[in-house]
Amino acid sequence: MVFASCIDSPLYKDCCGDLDADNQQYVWTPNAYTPDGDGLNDVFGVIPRWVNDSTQAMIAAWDFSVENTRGKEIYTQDSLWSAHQSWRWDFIISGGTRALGTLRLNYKVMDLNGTTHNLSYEVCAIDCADVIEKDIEIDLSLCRFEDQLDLNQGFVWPSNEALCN
Ligand SMILES: [Ca+2]
Repeated sequence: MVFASCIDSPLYKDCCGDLDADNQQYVWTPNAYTPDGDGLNDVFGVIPRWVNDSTQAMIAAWDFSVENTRGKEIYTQDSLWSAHQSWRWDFIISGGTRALGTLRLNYKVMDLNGTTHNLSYEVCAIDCADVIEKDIEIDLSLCRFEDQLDLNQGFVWPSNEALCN
């Protein structure tokens, strides 16, 4: 049984390592999720930035796709956000499996001037049982969860998640 050691470690490669702030002009981008159904950080959704008290930095987000660590597209969804509605993704892909590990998210946002921007960045979908079982080390200090987000201050500790204790 030699194949097991070949497939486990790349799944979480550089998990939470993408802290590029370029995308954050329009949306807040948590880079970590824990889709385990406990209600904390379970789903991906777009969180718009506010330009001032009444104006958000983007007016729409759409054309969402997700790639795994091998660059394979594993999920697509047309709509993510509009002024009237937001659509979430629960990390379930075709066949009912959960997407875990390092995932690249791609989607478009339209800014206040009507210009479209392509956003692309990596997030980490963590299942603690999976991480512990495979003895994977993730630098959690680099992980930013949705529940750490204060819309006025940005990402703040502590997360309410009990992470892989
Ligand atoms: Ca969770």
